Amino acid sequence: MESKEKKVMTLCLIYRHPRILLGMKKRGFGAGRWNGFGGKVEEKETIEEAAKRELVEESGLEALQITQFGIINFEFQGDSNILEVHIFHVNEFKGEPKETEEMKPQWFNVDEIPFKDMWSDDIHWMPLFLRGKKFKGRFLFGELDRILEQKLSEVEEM
Ligand code: 6U4
Repeated sequence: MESKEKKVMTLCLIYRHPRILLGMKKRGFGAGRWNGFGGKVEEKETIEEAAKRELVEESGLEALQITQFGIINFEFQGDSNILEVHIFHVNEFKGEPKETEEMKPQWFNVDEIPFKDMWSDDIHWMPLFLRGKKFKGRFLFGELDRILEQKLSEVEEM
Protein backbone atom coordinates (compact mmCIF):
# COMPACT_ATOMS: atom_id res chain seq x y z
CA MET A 1 0.00 0.00 0.00
CA GLU A 2 1.27 3.47 -0.79
CA SER A 3 2.18 5.45 2.29
CA LYS A 4 1.07 9.06 2.50
CA GLU A 5 3.45 11.72 3.67
CA LYS A 6 1.82 14.56 5.55
CA LYS A 7 3.07 18.16 5.41
CA VAL A 8 1.73 20.51 8.03
CA MET A 9 1.17 24.03 6.70
CA THR A 10 -0.36 27.30 7.84
CA LEU A 11 -2.64 29.82 6.17
CA CYS A 12 -3.35 33.20 7.81
CA LEU A 13 -6.21 35.41 6.78
CA ILE A 14 -6.24 38.99 7.96
CA TYR A 15 -9.89 39.89 8.13
CA ARG A 16 -11.59 42.90 9.67
CA HIS A 17 -15.07 43.21 8.31
CA PRO A 18 -15.68 44.29 5.56
CA ARG A 19 -12.09 43.89 4.32
CA ILE A 20 -9.82 40.91 3.90
CA LEU A 21 -6.12 41.04 2.99
CA LEU A 22 -4.96 38.58 0.35
CA GLY A 23 -1.59 38.20 -1.30
CA MET A 24 -0.80 37.47 -4.93
CA LYS A 25 1.65 34.58 -4.72
CA LYS A 26 4.60 35.48 -6.93
CA ARG A 27 6.57 32.24 -6.86
CA GLY A 28 6.47 28.60 -5.74
CA PHE A 29 3.42 26.55 -4.95
CA GLY A 30 0.19 28.32 -5.97
CA ALA A 31 1.97 31.12 -7.90
CA GLY A 32 -0.40 33.41 -9.82
CA ARG A 33 -3.21 33.06 -7.29
CA TRP A 34 -4.55 35.22 -4.49
CA ASN A 35 -4.25 33.47 -1.15
CA GLY A 36 -3.73 33.97 2.54
CA PHE A 37 -0.19 34.03 3.95
CA GLY A 38 1.53 30.88 5.15
CA GLY A 39 3.88 28.00 4.56
CA LYS A 40 5.45 24.94 6.10
CA VAL A 41 5.72 24.37 9.82
CA GLU A 42 9.35 23.87 10.79
CA GLU A 43 10.77 21.63 13.49
CA LYS A 44 10.83 23.15 16.97
CA GLU A 45 7.97 25.57 16.39
CA THR A 46 4.27 25.21 17.13
CA ILE A 47 1.77 25.54 14.31
CA GLU A 48 0.68 28.95 15.63
CA GLU A 49 4.31 30.14 15.84
CA ALA A 50 4.79 29.06 12.23
CA ALA A 51 1.65 30.93 11.19
CA LYS A 52 2.94 34.14 12.80
CA ARG A 53 6.43 33.72 11.35
CA GLU A 54 5.14 33.15 7.80
CA LEU A 55 2.82 36.14 8.13
CA VAL A 56 5.75 38.43 8.96
CA GLU A 57 7.92 36.92 6.21
CA GLU A 58 5.27 37.18 3.50
CA SER A 59 3.34 40.37 4.39
CA GLY A 60 5.47 42.30 6.91
CA LEU A 61 2.61 42.22 9.46
CA GLU A 62 2.81 41.06 13.05
CA ALA A 63 -0.26 39.23 14.37
CA LEU A 64 -1.50 40.58 17.70
CA GLN A 65 -4.57 38.38 17.88
CA ILE A 66 -4.73 35.04 16.11
CA THR A 67 -7.34 32.27 16.31
CA GLN A 68 -7.48 28.97 14.48
CA PHE A 69 -10.68 28.42 12.49
CA GLY A 70 -10.04 25.46 10.22
CA ILE A 71 -8.04 22.41 9.25
CA ILE A 72 -8.23 21.10 5.71
CA ASN A 73 -6.39 18.13 4.26
CA PHE A 74 -5.54 18.48 0.60
CA GLU A 75 -4.71 15.43 -1.47
CA PHE A 76 -3.73 15.22 -5.11
CA GLN A 77 -4.59 12.27 -7.29
CA GLY A 78 -1.51 10.18 -8.07
CA ASP A 79 0.58 12.00 -5.44
CA SER A 80 1.33 10.53 -2.06
CA ASN A 81 1.60 13.87 -0.23
CA ILE A 82 -1.14 15.20 2.02
CA LEU A 83 -1.09 18.90 2.89
CA GLU A 84 -2.64 19.49 6.29
CA VAL A 85 -3.40 23.20 6.19
CA HIS A 86 -4.22 25.00 9.45
CA ILE A 87 -6.25 28.12 8.78
CA PHE A 88 -6.03 31.10 11.14
CA HIS A 89 -7.94 34.33 11.50
CA VAL A 90 -5.86 37.39 12.36
CA ASN A 91 -8.08 40.10 13.72
CA GLU A 92 -5.50 42.53 15.06
CA PHE A 93 -2.09 43.22 13.68
CA LYS A 94 0.79 45.66 13.77
CA GLY A 95 2.41 47.27 10.74
CA GLU A 96 1.52 48.06 7.15
CA PRO A 97 1.20 45.35 4.49
CA LYS A 98 4.27 45.37 2.28
CA GLU A 99 5.15 43.58 -0.90
CA THR A 100 7.73 40.85 -0.40
CA GLU A 101 9.60 38.54 -2.78
CA GLU A 102 6.86 35.97 -2.29
CA MET A 103 3.61 37.97 -2.11
CA LYS A 104 1.97 41.19 -3.24
CA PRO A 105 -0.70 42.09 -0.66
CA GLN A 106 -4.01 43.80 -1.45
CA TRP A 107 -7.19 44.53 0.52
CA PHE A 108 -10.47 43.20 -0.88
CA ASN A 109 -14.02 43.89 0.16
CA VAL A 110 -15.64 40.60 1.22
CA ASP A 111 -18.18 41.04 -1.62
CA GLU A 112 -15.35 41.17 -4.14
CA ILE A 113 -13.13 38.25 -3.23
CA PRO A 114 -11.45 37.13 -6.51
CA PHE A 115 -12.42 33.45 -6.27
CA LYS A 116 -11.73 32.75 -9.93
CA ASP A 117 -8.05 33.59 -9.32
CA MET A 118 -7.80 31.57 -6.11
CA TRP A 119 -7.49 27.91 -5.22
CA SER A 120 -10.75 26.26 -6.30
CA ASP A 121 -11.50 25.01 -2.77
CA ASP A 122 -11.55 28.54 -1.30
CA ILE A 123 -15.04 29.38 -2.50
CA HIS A 124 -16.33 26.40 -0.49
CA TRP A 125 -14.82 27.14 2.91
CA MET A 126 -14.32 30.92 2.82
CA PRO A 127 -18.04 31.65 3.46
CA LEU A 128 -17.84 29.61 6.69
CA PHE A 129 -14.69 31.46 7.71
CA LEU A 130 -16.26 34.87 7.01
CA ARG A 131 -19.27 33.95 9.15
CA GLY A 132 -16.95 33.05 12.04
CA LYS A 133 -17.62 29.29 11.83
CA LYS A 134 -14.97 26.72 12.63
CA PHE A 135 -14.56 23.86 10.15
CA LYS A 136 -12.69 20.71 9.13
CA GLY A 137 -12.48 19.27 5.68
CA ARG A 138 -10.77 17.25 2.99
CA PHE A 139 -10.38 17.96 -0.73
CA LEU A 140 -9.03 15.62 -3.37
CA PHE A 141 -7.74 17.37 -6.49
CA GLY A 142 -7.43 15.88 -9.96
CA GLU A 143 -5.80 17.55 -12.92
CA LEU A 144 -6.05 21.28 -13.55
CA ASP A 145 -7.23 22.18 -10.10
CA ARG A 146 -10.40 20.09 -10.48
CA ILE A 147 -11.99 18.96 -7.23
CA LEU A 148 -12.79 15.24 -7.38
CA GLU A 149 -13.96 14.72 -3.80
CA GLN A 150 -14.75 17.07 -0.97
CA LYS A 151 -15.91 16.91 2.59
CA LEU A 152 -16.43 19.98 4.75
CA SER A 153 -18.12 20.26 8.11
CA GLU A 154 -18.58 22.86 10.78
CA VAL A 155 -17.15 21.96 14.17
CA GLU A 156 -17.64 23.49 17.60
CA GLU A 157 -13.96 23.42 18.53
CA MET A 158 -10.69 22.86 16.68
P1 6U4 B 1 7.81 27.79 2.69
O1 6U4 B 1 7.85 27.40 4.14
O2 6U4 B 1 7.11 29.11 2.46
O3 6U4 B 1 9.09 27.65 1.96
P2 6U4 B 1 6.41 26.37 0.66
O4 6U4 B 1 6.41 24.93 0.36
O5 6U4 B 1 6.96 27.34 -0.34
O6 6U4 B 1 6.93 26.63 2.11
P3 6U4 B 1 4.26 28.01 0.51
O7 6U4 B 1 4.83 29.18 1.22
O8 6U4 B 1 4.19 28.00 -0.94
O9 6U4 B 1 4.96 26.72 0.94
O10 6U4 B 1 2.86 27.72 1.14
C1 6U4 B 1 1.78 27.29 0.43
C2 6U4 B 1 0.60 28.03 0.98
O11 6U4 B 1 -0.56 27.69 0.24
C3 6U4 B 1 0.28 27.70 2.43
O12 6U4 B 1 -0.12 28.89 3.07
C4 6U4 B 1 -0.90 26.76 2.34
C5 6U4 B 1 -1.56 27.26 1.12
N1 6U4 B 1 -2.37 26.27 0.41
C6 6U4 B 1 -1.95 25.07 -0.05
N2 6U4 B 1 -2.95 24.44 -0.69
C7 6U4 B 1 -4.03 25.29 -0.64
C8 6U4 B 1 -5.34 25.22 -1.14
N3 6U4 B 1 -5.79 24.17 -1.82
N4 6U4 B 1 -6.14 26.27 -0.89
C9 6U4 B 1 -5.72 27.35 -0.21
N5 6U4 B 1 -4.46 27.45 0.26
C10 6U4 B 1 -3.64 26.45 0.04
O13 6U4 B 1 -6.50 28.29 -0.02
